[in-house]
Amino acid sequence: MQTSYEGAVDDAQRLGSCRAMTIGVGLTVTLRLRMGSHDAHYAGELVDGAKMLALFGDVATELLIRLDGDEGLFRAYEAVEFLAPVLAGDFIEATGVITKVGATSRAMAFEARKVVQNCRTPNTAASAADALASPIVVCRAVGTCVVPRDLQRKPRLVLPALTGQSDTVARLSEPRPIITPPPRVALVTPPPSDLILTAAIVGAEVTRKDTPHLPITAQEIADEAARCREAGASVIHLHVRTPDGAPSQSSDLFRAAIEAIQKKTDVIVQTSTGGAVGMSVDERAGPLACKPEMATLNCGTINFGDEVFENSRPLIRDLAVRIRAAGSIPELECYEAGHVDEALSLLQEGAIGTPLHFQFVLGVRGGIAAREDVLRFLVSLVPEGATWGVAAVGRHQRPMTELGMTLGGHARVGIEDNIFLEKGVLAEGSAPLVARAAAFAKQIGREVVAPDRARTLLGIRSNRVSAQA
Ligand code: KMH
Ligand code: ZN
Repeated sequence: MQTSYEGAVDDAQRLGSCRAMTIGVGLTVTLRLRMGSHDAHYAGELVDGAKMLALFGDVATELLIRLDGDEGLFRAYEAVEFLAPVLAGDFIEATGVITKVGATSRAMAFEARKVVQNCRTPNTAASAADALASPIVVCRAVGTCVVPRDLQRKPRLVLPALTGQSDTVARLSEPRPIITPPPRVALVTPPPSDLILTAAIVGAEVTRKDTPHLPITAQEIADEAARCREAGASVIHLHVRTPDGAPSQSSDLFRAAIEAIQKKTDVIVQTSTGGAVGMSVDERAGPLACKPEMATLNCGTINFGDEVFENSRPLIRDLAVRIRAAGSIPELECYEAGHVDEALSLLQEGAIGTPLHFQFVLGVRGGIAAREDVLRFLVSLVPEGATWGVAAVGRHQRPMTELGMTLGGHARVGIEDNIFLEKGVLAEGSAPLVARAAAFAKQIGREVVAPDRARTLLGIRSNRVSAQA
């Protein structure tokens, strides 16, 4: 717990340099509120200083909710300074930053700034007001909040956009442990965090009997990929079919599909190396001849419905080597918690590199369940710097991908995993599922990214790779 300003400054400087290692340190929140005449308590429409502390209390509460999933309690202010009067009609922006995270204590620094004030000059209208070119700091404080261990919900819900905020914005300035923003930097509202939507448009199990909206020919696949791109997808998870609709890993069929896709749109093509249950490793590696930008790497064997989807450890390593040789980036398909550990072993052995990108495939019969506690646990296993997404099968697709997006992950939808838009209503291809996911992302303040931004996030260096071998 902080006991003095000096301590807070030291801590802030120390923590500033290692905040990446301490979850939550640097997390910043701002509220902006107009002071009304009902807030004026003293002569001359002066607002009570306690109002600033009430704002800091709300800021602290949001910080604790973002960090711990609980409102927590304010234990003590170590210091408070009132620096300028606040009057009715002022707009006050209150910012708080977490400076230290202990087992249960969370040290915070606060600052309230006046950003708009009423003119109150003799020859102007009573309603005349100015947006201030430089905000006026009206109050600063340092305090400590507490969230008891049993109320801390795990994993912590720190959205990447918040933890990713720049040091300049979150750092405490001299001489006080406070967060005066550099001039003209819009402080607080965190930038919407980037979201990659993947469309799984073909798959290996769905048939035309299940849905007439399954694309089969290269042209149908390309048309669907373009529709999905239009709806918000930046990655197409790709399987192909023979003309009679059977799943295939033929490099020729993949090449035709990729070429057709690339004629129509700029999506990242992620070819499957999972193929269909029962295929040999050589067969499964077929699409790598097309040197796709991305390819799946399935990280363990599971019961797949009533069949067994075999991914022995040697097979995984074999495919990892082939994916790297093709110049592709692996997406790590995890159908079980142990598959995450297997992926981490691959990294340790050097079979795959960073950045890691996990795809949690939930709800396969025989694999890990599509449940909130499961997803939260899986997310807790993801190492710093890695990205992750959620795919879930059947009726779980919508709730699980929406939960994943809320927790800061990416999402995969499409008819490979789920053919229904609503119960009993077939999706007319994957694009409507993508459109619905994109609308949800927007609603929660996530930014659905275009393929080039997705390439950057996924560590794909080259842009479009030709499907020509
Ligand atoms: N068709 C499943 C057996 C992948 O594309 O990498 C495997 C699958 C995974 O679809
Ligand atoms: Zn697949």
